[in-house]
Amino acid sequence: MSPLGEGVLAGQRRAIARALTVVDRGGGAAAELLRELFPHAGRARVVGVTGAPGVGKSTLVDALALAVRARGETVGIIAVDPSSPFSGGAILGDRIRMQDATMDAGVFMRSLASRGQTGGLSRATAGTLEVLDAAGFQWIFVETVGAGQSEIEIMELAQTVLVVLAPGLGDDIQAIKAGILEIADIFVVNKADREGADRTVRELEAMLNLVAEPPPWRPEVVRTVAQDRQGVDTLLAAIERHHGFLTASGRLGERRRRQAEALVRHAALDALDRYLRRMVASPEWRAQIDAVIEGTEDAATVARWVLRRAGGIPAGQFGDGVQHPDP
Ligand SMILES: Nc1nc2c(ncn2[C@@H]2O[C@H](COP(=O)(O)OP(=O)(O)O)[C@@H](O)[C@H]2O)c(=O)[nH]1
Ligand SMILES: [Mg+2]
Repeated sequence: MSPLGEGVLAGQRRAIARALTVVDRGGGAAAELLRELFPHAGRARVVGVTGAPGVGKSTLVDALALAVRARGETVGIIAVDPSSPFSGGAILGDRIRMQDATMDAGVFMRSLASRGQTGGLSRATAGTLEVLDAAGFQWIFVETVGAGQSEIEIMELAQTVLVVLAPGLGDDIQAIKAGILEIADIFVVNKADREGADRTVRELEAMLNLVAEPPPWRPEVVRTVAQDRQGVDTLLAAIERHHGFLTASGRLGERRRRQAEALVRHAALDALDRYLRRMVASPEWRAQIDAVIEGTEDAATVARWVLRRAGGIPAGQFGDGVQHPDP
């Protein structure tokens, strides 16, 4: 076990912060650290919080974090904001709003911006989750803007997924992406102080009643006014009920499997991505692309050639420190 890994397991904040930076960068050092930490992860209660921008996700996560802290439990928060890859403005806003919670040693918050590359975001998030889990945080809240495949992938890592809506934001039920609806374990109608909250709740209930065959878990609909911390205890009770359902039905183990699958998938994609980046600089690659342009080769055949070559990626590429020779 590396000193960094030991620091994380001991819950040292500086070690956790450094580990998150290592994981964020990806590559061999990240893979090595995640390998050390994986056996120690898997105990955290992971709650995904998704929904359109402005519905109050950050405010709600802050309120939830304070509520579980009040019970003496520790919280990690991961805020993903792909809408602000450069400016960091929204992230700063999140941080300021979450200041209440982050002043406290039992809370650790990390913001991740989009990598601007398919899967990059979820790769970083899966690793970040693992670090906070291994560090012993009892709860981890992951906030994402519910759009795109990588958000759905992130939500696969959560045990309980909250889909947050707010009345009058134009995001009525019809507008919600089907994929997002399917992953909801609990619907939160936030900004219940605003006009139209009743209608949103009614529409959600009507939609849930339409399901021909009742699922083993029927998503609950909870109203909150996150900004006044209203309804947060009711929401926590619903999260606990969902956890009880997962435990009783043996579904908790499935989540651990999904997490392992995600980590393997991300490690494989990361290694292939790095390999391809090096390969595009090689003369052989140039020749293959020329052949595609001339029509003597087709793209799929060249892709198969690439994968055959990549099949020889030595272990070093996955983090044992051995330098991989140029393709
Ligand atoms: N009226 C009202 N405003 C809220 C409530 N919760 C959050 N807000 C406000 O909605 C805005 C967006 O909140 P934020 O948490 O950043 O939303 P996010 O983009 O989903 O993370 C902020 O100005 C919040 O103060 C609520 O329950 N009622
Ligand atoms: Mg937010």
